Amino acid sequence: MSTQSNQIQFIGAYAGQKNPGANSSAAFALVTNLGSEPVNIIKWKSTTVPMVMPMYFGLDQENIWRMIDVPSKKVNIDPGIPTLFAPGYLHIMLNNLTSELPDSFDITFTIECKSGPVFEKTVTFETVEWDQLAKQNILSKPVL
Ligand SMILES: [Cu+2]
Repeated sequence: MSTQSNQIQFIGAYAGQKNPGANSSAAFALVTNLGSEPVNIIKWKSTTVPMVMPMYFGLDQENIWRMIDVPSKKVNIDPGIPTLFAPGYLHIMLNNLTSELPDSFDITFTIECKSGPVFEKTVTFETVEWDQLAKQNILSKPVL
Protein backbone atom coordinates (compact mmCIF):
# COMPACT_ATOMS: atom_id res chain seq x y z
CA MET A 1 0.00 0.00 0.00
CA SER A 2 1.38 3.39 -0.88
CA THR A 3 1.91 6.09 1.71
CA GLN A 4 -0.95 8.53 2.37
CA SER A 5 -0.68 12.28 2.99
CA ASN A 6 -1.69 11.89 6.66
CA GLN A 7 1.15 9.41 7.23
CA ILE A 8 3.73 12.15 6.61
CA GLN A 9 3.73 14.43 9.64
CA PHE A 10 5.50 17.74 10.16
CA ILE A 11 5.86 18.21 13.92
CA GLY A 12 6.57 21.59 15.54
CA ALA A 13 6.78 23.43 12.19
CA TYR A 14 8.13 26.95 12.72
CA ALA A 15 10.24 29.60 11.01
CA GLY A 16 12.58 32.36 12.14
CA GLN A 17 11.38 35.89 11.39
CA LYS A 18 13.37 37.66 8.68
CA ASN A 19 16.05 39.88 10.21
CA PRO A 20 15.94 43.56 9.18
CA GLY A 21 18.02 43.96 6.01
CA ALA A 22 18.07 40.25 5.28
CA ASN A 23 16.24 38.74 2.34
CA SER A 24 16.19 35.18 3.54
CA SER A 25 15.26 33.14 6.56
CA ALA A 26 14.75 29.49 7.44
CA ALA A 27 12.05 27.08 8.57
CA PHE A 28 12.27 23.95 10.67
CA ALA A 29 10.25 20.86 11.61
CA LEU A 30 10.58 17.24 12.52
CA VAL A 31 9.21 15.07 9.71
CA THR A 32 8.06 11.53 10.33
CA ASN A 33 6.88 8.88 7.90
CA LEU A 34 4.26 6.56 9.39
CA GLY A 35 3.88 4.69 6.12
CA SER A 36 5.72 1.54 5.14
CA GLU A 37 7.78 2.81 2.20
CA PRO A 38 10.35 5.59 1.74
CA VAL A 39 9.16 8.89 0.25
CA ASN A 40 10.96 11.89 -1.21
CA ILE A 41 9.93 15.51 -0.88
CA ILE A 42 10.45 16.57 -4.50
CA LYS A 43 8.93 20.10 -4.67
CA TRP A 44 8.83 22.98 -2.22
CA LYS A 45 6.60 26.02 -2.70
CA SER A 46 4.63 28.67 -0.87
CA THR A 47 2.28 31.44 -1.93
CA THR A 48 3.89 33.62 0.80
CA VAL A 49 7.58 32.91 0.20
CA PRO A 50 9.01 33.48 -3.31
CA MET A 51 11.58 30.66 -3.13
CA VAL A 52 11.52 27.65 -0.82
CA MET A 53 14.32 25.09 -0.97
CA PRO A 54 16.18 22.59 1.20
CA MET A 55 19.73 23.41 2.31
CA TYR A 56 22.06 22.07 4.91
CA PHE A 57 24.76 23.57 7.06
CA GLY A 58 28.00 21.70 6.55
CA LEU A 59 31.72 21.84 5.81
CA ASP A 60 32.70 22.98 2.33
CA GLN A 61 35.82 21.91 0.41
CA GLU A 62 37.92 24.36 2.45
CA ASN A 63 36.58 22.89 5.70
CA ILE A 64 34.58 26.03 6.44
CA TRP A 65 31.05 25.74 7.79
CA ARG A 66 28.55 27.23 5.38
CA MET A 67 25.15 26.65 3.88
CA ILE A 68 25.25 24.08 1.15
CA ASP A 69 22.68 23.35 -1.53
CA VAL A 70 20.93 20.01 -1.68
CA PRO A 71 21.79 19.50 -5.38
CA SER A 72 18.88 17.13 -6.06
CA LYS A 73 16.42 19.49 -4.27
CA LYS A 74 14.96 16.24 -2.89
CA VAL A 75 14.82 15.13 0.72
CA ASN A 76 14.28 11.48 1.55
CA ILE A 77 12.01 10.59 4.46
CA ASP A 78 12.30 6.94 5.45
CA PRO A 79 9.69 5.12 7.55
CA GLY A 80 10.58 5.04 11.22
CA ILE A 81 13.53 7.46 10.88
CA PRO A 82 12.44 11.01 11.73
CA THR A 83 14.08 13.64 9.53
CA LEU A 84 14.99 16.77 11.43
CA PHE A 85 15.04 20.22 9.87
CA ALA A 86 16.78 22.20 12.61
CA PRO A 87 18.92 25.32 13.06
CA GLY A 88 22.51 24.47 12.07
CA TYR A 89 21.54 21.30 10.17
CA LEU A 90 19.25 20.50 7.30
CA HIS A 91 16.72 23.32 7.01
CA ILE A 92 14.09 24.78 4.74
CA MET A 93 15.52 27.93 3.20
CA LEU A 94 13.13 30.83 2.60
CA ASN A 95 14.70 33.01 -0.09
CA ASN A 96 13.95 36.26 -1.94
CA LEU A 97 11.90 37.66 0.95
CA THR A 98 10.86 41.27 0.39
CA SER A 99 8.92 41.72 3.64
CA GLU A 100 8.57 40.21 7.09
CA LEU A 101 7.00 36.80 7.39
CA PRO A 102 3.42 36.80 8.67
CA ASP A 103 2.65 35.19 12.05
CA SER A 104 2.02 31.96 10.18
CA PHE A 105 2.24 30.85 6.57
CA ASP A 106 1.90 27.70 4.51
CA ILE A 107 4.43 25.66 2.57
CA THR A 108 3.19 23.01 0.15
CA PHE A 109 5.41 19.99 -0.30
CA THR A 110 5.10 17.59 -3.22
CA ILE A 111 5.84 14.11 -1.94
CA GLU A 112 6.64 11.13 -4.13
CA CYS A 113 6.25 7.58 -2.83
CA LYS A 114 8.79 4.94 -3.76
CA SER A 115 6.00 2.93 -5.41
CA GLY A 116 5.10 5.89 -7.63
CA PRO A 117 2.13 7.90 -6.31
CA VAL A 118 2.69 11.63 -5.80
CA PHE A 119 0.69 13.86 -3.46
CA GLU A 120 0.87 17.37 -2.05
CA LYS A 121 0.90 18.23 1.62
CA THR A 122 0.39 21.77 2.91
CA VAL A 123 1.92 22.55 6.29
CA THR A 124 1.42 25.69 8.39
CA PHE A 125 4.60 27.17 9.89
CA GLU A 126 4.46 29.52 12.88
CA THR A 127 6.87 32.46 12.76
CA VAL A 128 9.05 33.19 15.80
CA GLU A 129 11.76 35.76 16.49
CA TRP A 130 15.31 34.41 16.11
CA ASP A 131 16.04 34.84 19.82
CA GLN A 132 13.19 32.39 20.46
CA LEU A 133 14.75 29.70 18.31
CA ALA A 134 16.91 28.21 21.05
CA LYS A 135 13.87 27.92 23.33
CA GLN A 136 11.87 26.11 20.68
CA ASN A 137 12.84 22.54 21.39
CA ILE A 138 10.98 20.71 18.70
CA LEU A 139 12.35 17.39 19.92
CA SER A 140 10.36 17.80 23.12
CA LYS A 141 7.11 17.75 21.17
CA PRO A 142 5.43 14.37 20.93
CA VAL A 143 6.81 12.21 18.15
CA LEU A 144 4.02 9.98 16.90
CU1 LIG B 1 20.10 28.25 4.76
